Amino acid sequence: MTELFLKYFREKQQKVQPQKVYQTQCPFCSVQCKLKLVEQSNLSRKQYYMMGVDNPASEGRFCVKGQNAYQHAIHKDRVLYPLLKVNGQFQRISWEDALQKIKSSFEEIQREDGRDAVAVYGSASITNEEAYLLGKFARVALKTRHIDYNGRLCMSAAASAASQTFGMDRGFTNTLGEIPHTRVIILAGTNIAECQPTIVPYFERAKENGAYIIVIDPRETDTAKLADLHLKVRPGRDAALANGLLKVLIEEGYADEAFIRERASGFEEVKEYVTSLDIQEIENLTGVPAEQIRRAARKFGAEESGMIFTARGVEQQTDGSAAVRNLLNILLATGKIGKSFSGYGAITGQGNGQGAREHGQKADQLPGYRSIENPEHRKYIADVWGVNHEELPGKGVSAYEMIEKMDQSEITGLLLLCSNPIVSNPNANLVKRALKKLKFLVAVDLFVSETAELADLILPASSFLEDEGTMTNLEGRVTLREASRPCPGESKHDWEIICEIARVLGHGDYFSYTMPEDIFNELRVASKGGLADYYGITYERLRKEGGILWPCPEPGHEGTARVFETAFAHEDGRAKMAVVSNHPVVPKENPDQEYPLLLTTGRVVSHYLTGVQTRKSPSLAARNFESYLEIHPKTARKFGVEDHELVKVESRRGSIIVRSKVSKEIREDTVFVPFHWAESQNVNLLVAGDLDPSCRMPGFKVSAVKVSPLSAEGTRA
Ligand SMILES: Nc1nc2c(c(=O)[nH]1)N[C@H]1C(S)=C(S)[C@@H](COP(=O)(O)OP(=O)(O)OC[C@H]3O[C@@H](n4cnc5c(=O)[nH]c(N)nc54)[C@H](O)[C@@H]3O)O[C@H]1N2
Ligand SMILES: Nc1nc2c(c(=O)[nH]1)N[C@H]1C(S)=C(S)[C@@H](COP(=O)(O)OP(=O)(O)OC[C@H]3O[C@@H](n4cnc5c(=O)[nH]c(N)nc54)[C@H](O)[C@@H]3O)O[C@H]1N2
Ligand code: SF4
Ligand SMILES: [Mo]
Repeated sequence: MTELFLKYFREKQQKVQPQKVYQTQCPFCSVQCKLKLVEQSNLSRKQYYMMGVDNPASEGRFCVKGQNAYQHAIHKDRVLYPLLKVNGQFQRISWEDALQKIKSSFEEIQREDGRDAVAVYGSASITNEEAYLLGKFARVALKTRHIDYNGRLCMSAAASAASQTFGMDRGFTNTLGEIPHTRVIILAGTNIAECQPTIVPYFERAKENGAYIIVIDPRETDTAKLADLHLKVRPGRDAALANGLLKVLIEEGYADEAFIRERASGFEEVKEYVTSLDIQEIENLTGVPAEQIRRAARKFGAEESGMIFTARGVEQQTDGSAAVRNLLNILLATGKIGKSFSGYGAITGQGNGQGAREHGQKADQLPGYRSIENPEHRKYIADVWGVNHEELPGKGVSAYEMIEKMDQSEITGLLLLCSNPIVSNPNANLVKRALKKLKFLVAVDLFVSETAELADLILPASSFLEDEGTMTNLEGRVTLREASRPCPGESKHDWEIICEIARVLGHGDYFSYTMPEDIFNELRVASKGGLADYYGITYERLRKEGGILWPCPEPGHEGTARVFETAFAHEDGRAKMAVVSNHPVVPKENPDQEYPLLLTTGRVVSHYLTGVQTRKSPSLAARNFESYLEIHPKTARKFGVEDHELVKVESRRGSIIVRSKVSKEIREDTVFVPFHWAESQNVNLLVAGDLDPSCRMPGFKVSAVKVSPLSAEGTRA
């Protein structure tokens, strides 16, 4: 009886609340958790919720951001029509008028200021198809050398270090599935507990299996709570700390001489340098007691397998690529790479942070990790595109350097797609000034972001619920994001928008795709024979197999779970170790009497990047509705700061006002501010524009600052 009633009730409920289910992947981080959106309608309103879907990376798990990801996508503030700024106000216009406006403006700029005066600024939150297309669009339709993307601020240091050391940059050399079986793990400058929460269980399983975990972070984060040993490093000193570890490893006989002989070069030089160093000096520089450095090194050296993971804490430094290289030196010196349960992982950031760094959005790059400066690579790609290789532009400059060129009026037009540089680039005052100088700025976005606010024209893009395409996760696993919800209003997919602009500019023949799969099939050929070879991957296989790890050079190839097992990707097959000095080429801003504290920046679990999306989500915004300053109680006392009060934080570049959060978990000489808020809470007003000379990464993680309670403002002389 009850059964029958329940059946009747369920059927009735389904009639009243017809249910739609849309497959997708989370729009946020690099784990790319597979999700589905359930949409229930009854007469008066719709209800939504997200559900996890099994997959090899998150195994069906999702975090609080994934759970609430639909909230911004269905938000009333979504841009639904092209918006043109007329007398300072945005007005709805038709797509055809918008496209004609782009045509006339870009053509005029290129006629007056030269081809390279129009730039393209892309993103790693878009699909592989779109990232590939944007690179092709810049080179073929605009013929400009100026294209770069937000991944420059994110993955460039790790990418550069892996390329220099191993000859190839695939974020993880092994898969997530190997982590539970390794014996010792170093997590350097990565806060996975807040930034990639769904992979934490891999580390927990490792711990259950007896692995020893070492965390390197100036703060005792939730990730550090997993650690057996927490090295509370002074911000910006990871390179020196790695030298300390190397010194102990080599001097105490943990070097794997057979491995080094067969597979690496440069060991002798590194040995000579680190043995000349004084461990006490390293303690002074890094703030990590020598005893802890010894303990970490001995643990890492003694175990038969080990893995090192890095993220932006180590990398977003003006010596970020060198610091990562030095951590890679540790793996090579101890022979812990290219074998089971041993290897490296750069914990990639954005949803497509891996794929979008491979297929031509970078200033010096062509698809498949090819180089725009290599004549053979240029010829190969020009042939795929059906253009003359001599007409392909040369290499441009990095993201922040493009902005400097806007400030110098060398770049006067910009197509910005899926990024919010006013909040995400360093030296935010300069960035705003530079963008204001543009003669024509087009922003393609879901919302009127802080940067889109300054645009002459905003084009409405589709979201992760609507836009199908491939995304490559932090392991290097190519996945197919199915998405089929209809685009709201007149919004279009990024790939459609790129094709339409190419059409009005007179290059439609090179951009005549009818669906993402067409673009992917061209990308497969363009990447063929390159380092990131996707040739063997097809939509059909992705649907069937759920994800394929590159390189996958042939349709019958199963993909590559572990790289560098027999050889590294340099021509001689050997990895290159390199001496990394304790004293970087670009000096760090040291605290002094006027600016006595070190500011580092980062993230909280409930918000994503510049916050444009997560600040729109009521559930996420409620968790952290404003920014904050994490400060040690002793430091707070010293500067007269109470808990939960408004504090002015100043650097040589600018100032912000945030609420204090007094906590013993941070170093006494360091303060921390997350970067998800804008305007007077935009922490990038404080950060300098100095760049890593090798990869052009800004030093987001070290600035000298001073703090004072706002309540003291009026009382100052
Ligand atoms: N919730 C959430 N998740 C995200 C994102 C987000 O915005 N929010 N963004 C995604 C993206 S694009 C990225 S790039 C990743 C970033 O992921 P992470 O790099 O893990 O995140 P961050 O908070 O920037 O920095 C990590 C840690 O570095 C520490 N740190 C600061 N300075 C130093 C230093 O000098 N040395 C060392 N060793 N550590 C230091 C910080 O205290 C912080 O705990 O996260 C992705 N996931
Ligand atoms: N101080 C400091 N600064 C940092 C960092 C730090 O740790 N500290 N981290 C850096 C890092 S790692 C990163 S990755 C950058 C990120 O910096 P940004 O790229 O500037 O950040 P997002 O917030 O992702 O901006 C994405 C924009 O695209 C829109 N959008 C979302 N989805 C789509 C889509 O599918 N299509 C289109 N066309 N638009 C879409 C969003 O609404 C948003 O306005 O910030 C960097 N800046
Ligand atoms: S933010 Fe990352 S960990 Fe969280 S659900 Fe999305 S993809 Fe998964
Ligand atoms: Mo990032």
